[in-house]
Amino acid sequence: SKEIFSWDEYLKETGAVPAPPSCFRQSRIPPSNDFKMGMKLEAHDPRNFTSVCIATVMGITGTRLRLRLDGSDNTNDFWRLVDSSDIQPIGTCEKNGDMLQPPLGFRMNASSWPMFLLRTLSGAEMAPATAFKKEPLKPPQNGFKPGMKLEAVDRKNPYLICPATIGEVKGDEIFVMFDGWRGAFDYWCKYDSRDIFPVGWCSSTKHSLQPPGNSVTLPKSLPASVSSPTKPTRRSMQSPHKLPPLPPLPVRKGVRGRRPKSETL
Ligand code: MLY
Repeated sequence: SKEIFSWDEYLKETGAVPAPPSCFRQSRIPPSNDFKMGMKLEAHDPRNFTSVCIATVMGITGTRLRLRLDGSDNTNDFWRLVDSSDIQPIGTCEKNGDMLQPPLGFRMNASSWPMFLLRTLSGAEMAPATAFKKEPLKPPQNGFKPGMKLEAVDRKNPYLICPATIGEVKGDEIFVMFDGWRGAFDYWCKYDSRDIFPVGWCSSTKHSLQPPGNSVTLPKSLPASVSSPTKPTRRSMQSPHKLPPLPPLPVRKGVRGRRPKSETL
């Protein structure tokens, strides 16, 4: 029976602890999302960070916005929190004596940018200043420890937030491991990244939370009896972090190509 994902049960099953909320650069009380579809704002171009561009709200999910730069195509949407310092009300750029820039990959001739800008802004619904929330401060230090659980943006599929585990901590950086995905989506980031959230964030902000994947990287040389798919039952609920270390490779003359690859269970 397909059950819905529950952190409570999952934490019990894995015997893992959530990273304390104080570790994250996120408000203790998540901000409200007061944006509406179609509203326009200013945003730093993710592909050219010194440029400030016009963006349109294409989607609203929890405390996040799906944004598209005006004049860009529909394949470069990006997501920002309502309290991100990457976004600001229309007029901010000009007030600071700067100029709004066409996005990287502007789909028209550069000479048509001034007119495009006028047209895209005329009659547009601008997001009110009150919708932009102040970015929380960085926690004073990296408080994460290996094995702690969290919710993290899948940077390859940034609309997704998924259960994850701290794999390593090195200075100001942490290694975020996606539970059940065999390392394919893991990444290093700063401890104060805006892409990571305490356990329960999605639930309290009404953002969907992906269930963990059902793959576990099995030690490469486990005997067939152990790695057989008939045996394990609760593998999918096991924290990759708690798997036993790799046993030494068996050296067997004449029996080659028998070493099973890491298997998806
Ligand atoms: N269809 C994609 C989705 C993978 C999502 C992984 N995240 C949740 C860690 C794939 O299978 O590659």
